[in-house]
Amino acid sequence: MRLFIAVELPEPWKAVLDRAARALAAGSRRGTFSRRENFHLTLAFLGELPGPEPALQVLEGVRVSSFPLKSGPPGRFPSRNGDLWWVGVEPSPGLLTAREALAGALDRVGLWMDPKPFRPHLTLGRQVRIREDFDAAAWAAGLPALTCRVDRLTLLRSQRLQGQLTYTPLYRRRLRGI
Ligand code: 2AM
Repeated sequence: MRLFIAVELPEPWKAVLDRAARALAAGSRRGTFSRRENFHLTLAFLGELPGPEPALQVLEGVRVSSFPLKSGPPGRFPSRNGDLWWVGVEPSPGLLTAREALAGALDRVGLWMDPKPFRPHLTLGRQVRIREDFDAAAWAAGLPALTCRVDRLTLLRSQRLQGQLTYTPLYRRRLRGI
């Protein structure tokens, strides 16, 4: 099963991201845009594993404190099949410390970790081809800054159910307060 560890986002974040994704969709010739319930921040993408147990144990045992989260400017990862558009997340010390702790704990039990540098982002749409007349600067200027406190991490399963990309929480770990 396809597994990843992520921060689930509060409703006010999802509402803003959903509006941003719909506006982006309206300004696009094509693309696959995230559904409201699917917005999240991935900390560790584990890929295909036979089961959740080792990842669950890592999440249960890892020492991570609660930390503040802040959104940043939007951006995109260019791709030949159309770009991945996202809203950025500030690489704050709290977020990076949590990510490092998780990466270290996963590494110690031999669970696969993404070797690419960590680029914290909230995906709005994939394989997006924007219209020539889309005013990206105005769209970006309309995005409010978002803040919240992260007090739990979640192990999620990614799968297609009836053709829809669906993320199912398998285990939630509360973080220590500071
Ligand atoms: P994305 O939104 O940038 O595609 C579930 O698929 C989560 O894991 C998504 O947040 C996705 O990031 C991320 N993900 C999927 N495949 C990945 C990969 N090969 N490397 C890193 N992250 C990946």
